[in-house]
Amino acid sequence: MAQQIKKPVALVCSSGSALLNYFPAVAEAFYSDIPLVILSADRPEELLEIGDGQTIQQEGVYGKHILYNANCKEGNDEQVFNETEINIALNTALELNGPVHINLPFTEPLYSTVEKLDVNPQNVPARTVSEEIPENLHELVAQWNNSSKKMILVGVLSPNSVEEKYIDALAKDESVLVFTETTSNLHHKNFIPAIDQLITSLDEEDFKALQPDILLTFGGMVVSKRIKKFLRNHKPKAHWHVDAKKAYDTYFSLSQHIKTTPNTFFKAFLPKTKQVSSPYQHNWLASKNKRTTLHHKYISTVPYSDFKVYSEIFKYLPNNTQIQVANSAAIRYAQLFDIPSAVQVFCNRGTSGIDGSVSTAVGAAYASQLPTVLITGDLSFFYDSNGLWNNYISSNFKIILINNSGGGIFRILPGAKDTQHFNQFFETRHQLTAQHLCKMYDFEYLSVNDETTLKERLNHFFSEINSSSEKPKILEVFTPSEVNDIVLSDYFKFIN
Ligand SMILES: Cc1ncc(C[n+]2csc(CCOP(=O)(O)OP(=O)(O)O)c2C)c(N)n1
Repeated sequence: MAQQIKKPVALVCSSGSALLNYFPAVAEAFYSDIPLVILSADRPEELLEIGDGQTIQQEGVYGKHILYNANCKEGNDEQVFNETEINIALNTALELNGPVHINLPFTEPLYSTVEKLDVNPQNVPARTVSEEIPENLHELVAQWNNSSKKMILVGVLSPNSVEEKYIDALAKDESVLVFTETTSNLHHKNFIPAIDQLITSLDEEDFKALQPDILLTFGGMVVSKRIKKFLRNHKPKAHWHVDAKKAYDTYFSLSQHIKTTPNTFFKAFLPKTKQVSSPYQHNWLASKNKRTTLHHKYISTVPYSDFKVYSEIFKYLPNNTQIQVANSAAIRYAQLFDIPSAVQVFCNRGTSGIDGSVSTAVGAAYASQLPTVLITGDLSFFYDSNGLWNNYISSNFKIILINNSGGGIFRILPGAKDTQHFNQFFETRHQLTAQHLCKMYDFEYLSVNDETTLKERLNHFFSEINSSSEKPKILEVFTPSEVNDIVLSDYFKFIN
């Protein structure tokens, strides 16, 4: 919900391990800059560490993955302290967009109500985050105007984060090459959305030609391992990251943290820059177009497999839908296909866990007006299927479950498949299906085992997506695990 409404959402639980169950979400929110307020009940200090029931060390339990811990205390003398702490916690969640923890100890009786509140939280307004234009803006402009190879790489961004006029200005400059990840929700015909499609199997000479003088990044985490490897091995002379809060040195070459939003930066920066004539964008777009042609040729030849299934899903995704994509093969496949600009894309890439995809999608569907489709692998789905045990599942919520009987991603990663006991310990092969869960949670269930049925059911599934009278639904697509990785590795050979 917080991912959608971009405002703090409260999570309330009792004491003990209850609050540890929030930990994956806390860590994800910490790295994805999503505001959450954890309210945990605790027992009074004298009952801790003496063997009383349902007690653990709750103060600071989220360690380094929390922006603020308000450790409230019991007693009338503590009123001002508690009120201040609560205010700091709430303002921190608002100002820094992340998780905060408010721990609240209570003495029994726990189930009665009071006439008068113990605290009246202070209302000190949150500060607005400063929008700092770099002092050395003129130096950055000079560097930019003197460079004929500028690369922009965009990670996770909420839809409509960057104004159209800046997108157009960047796309027009021949010396600027823009790589967008699927999770960036940015689109332009002069951008390169399928990064891996372009850079896989490039040789050293190509990499040298691609190596930028300036790398400008914004948005959150980057999915493509290949672009990270390329940029670490072929470092730019300068790396600037634009973000009001933080800048990671992902490519070991960070030279400037521009502490503001992309829109504010571009507003100050772009009018001062000039277009530089360069073959950089043109050459790489030509290369992209060649590979796109081969991409379509390949799809028309491939057998029924994960690759084929994802290609059909992304081809027919209806506009004005949001997709919630799970880790890990699902989001990696998503990066290879064109996704319509009227489709919003979300994925838990803060920590890339498989442990919250269902829950996140359920909450997002509830908070959003748009039809919401979770696209997930089987392990990610079953691991978090408890997220379906929920009184607030909206009828706009649908799931496409690509069931390849295990962690298909591990067949794709180099080396893993040749290890001993691969099936048992890496792929964790299983024969589960979602059919029984659908019965239990009152979802409509459809399954697919071949290409013809896939096309038919997918068509039906998407055509009904806007109907609010529908029940939530799962389309479970079974794919052959032994074929999937071969089809994908042949794809990269083919497009090269
Ligand atoms: C909580 C957690 N545990 C383990 C992992 C490591 N991991 C990454 S992807 C993956 C398997 C995902 O399998 P599945 O959901 O079936 O998707 P597929 O790769 O088959 O598409 C695992 C175990 C993780 N990301 N998060």
